[in-house]
Amino acid sequence: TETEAGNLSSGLAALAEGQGWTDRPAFHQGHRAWTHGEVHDLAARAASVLADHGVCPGDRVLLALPDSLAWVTAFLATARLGAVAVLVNPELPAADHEFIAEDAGAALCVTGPGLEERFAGRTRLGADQLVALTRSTPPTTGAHPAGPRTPLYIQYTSGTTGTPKGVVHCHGDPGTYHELIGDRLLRITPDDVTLSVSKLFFAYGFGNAFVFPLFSGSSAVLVDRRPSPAAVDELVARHRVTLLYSVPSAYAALVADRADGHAACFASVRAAVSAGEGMPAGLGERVTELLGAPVLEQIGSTEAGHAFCANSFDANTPGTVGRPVPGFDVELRDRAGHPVPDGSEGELWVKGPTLTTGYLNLPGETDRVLVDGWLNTRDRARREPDGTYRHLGRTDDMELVGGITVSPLEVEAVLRKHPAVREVAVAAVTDERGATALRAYVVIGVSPSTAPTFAASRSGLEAELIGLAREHLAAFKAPRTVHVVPSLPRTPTGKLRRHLVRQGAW
Ligand code: 3SK
Repeated sequence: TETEAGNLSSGLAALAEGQGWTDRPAFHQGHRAWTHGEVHDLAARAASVLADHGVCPGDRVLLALPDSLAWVTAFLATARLGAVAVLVNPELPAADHEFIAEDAGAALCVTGPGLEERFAGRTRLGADQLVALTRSTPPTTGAHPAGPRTPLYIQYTSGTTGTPKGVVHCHGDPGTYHELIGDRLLRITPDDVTLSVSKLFFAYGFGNAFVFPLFSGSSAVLVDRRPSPAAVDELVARHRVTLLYSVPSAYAALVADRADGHAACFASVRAAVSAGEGMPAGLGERVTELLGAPVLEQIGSTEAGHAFCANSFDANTPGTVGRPVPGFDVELRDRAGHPVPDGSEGELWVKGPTLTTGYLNLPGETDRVLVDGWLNTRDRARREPDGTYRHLGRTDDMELVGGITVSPLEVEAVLRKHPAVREVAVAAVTDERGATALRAYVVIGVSPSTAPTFAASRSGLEAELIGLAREHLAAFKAPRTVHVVPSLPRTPTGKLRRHLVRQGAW
């Protein structure tokens, strides 16, 4: 049944009122803070602005703007009208924005700075126009009725091929993310302050910095771009952040280039959550040492809505993604769909209350990944005897070298042992004669605490890395070449974009 209380936007406003959170901070941006009461009042006003721009129930409203209060109010306003928010990375290339706006049939595009021309042919509202109009427009009375399975938002994920796919989620999902993860696992209270390095348009950031604060009466720090390590230090100290959510590559950058030991600016942090990719061996320990707080690794997906396997304060096994989040069932299956025994590698299938209803306009693809209520995550994992899961990469991660299948993760794990290597990705490349060989792409980062043993020149480093691989791996798994690069291509949650590594172009 669809009711006004079932609408996420009015439901959250009633929750804040009922719990007495209206005067507590909800979001911090720059040197300003907005209370929960102010946020819901602004959302009701912004809903009038969107309605004045022709938005009707069921319409799609594309949000292409950086994390900001405007993003939050535009999302809640869209929900209040019974319309569906389409969440996109504002930094995507023009062709991707065009594809998504068309695929979603966007009735209105709310856009951030610099995107005016790109959306010029569409009904568009600039984020600053929305902010200005919101101030002077009276609030809507009431919200459009909604139920747990009424579509609320569509999140675009790039998949393995790079073509964006719209993942649909409903009004009932965010409350469940909070109940299962924010509340039961992370025990978020109104006194918590969140900083999420992953942005709001992405599943991980959406849950961390939008859903959990609004459902718990706590607050989140919003930053319009991915913060540098120095900015993380400053933001954590200034806002006394208690929950830091990030991804392994950003944690690696945070611990690099500083002396060992606890940094005083992190004194307020009570937990560091990591997702997006497995933590390389040893990194979790260094992060814990720096922050003086546990690192809780988890795994989720856009299709599952948020995390489905996670570590918790009571049960934290570094190097694993923990156990299934209560409420989710997890199965490891072989290619034929049969369950695999503990200790063996399998494809990770998940069943739970917040799975997507499907991909927009892609019924065939939906049927391939959603089978009898189970989601094929396309992740590979192993279940340990203690019930924890170890993530082993994606099902499409394998490389073929001279006809032999090689796991790039295995090679990367060895190369990462070198003190000069901060990040590494390995892919097969084909030379002009058609022969395949592995190439390692390396981001250099030397911590003062790890004595640099590598030769000063790049060719010296290449020789050391190839030698290291030969020492620990079968000869055919050693890379033939090493390229030093400034960065690796990653999704906003830090997952490596292997299709771009394979193309050698990013
Ligand atoms: O990328 C992940 O592993 C993840 C974790 C938590 C929530 C959402 C996502 C996509």
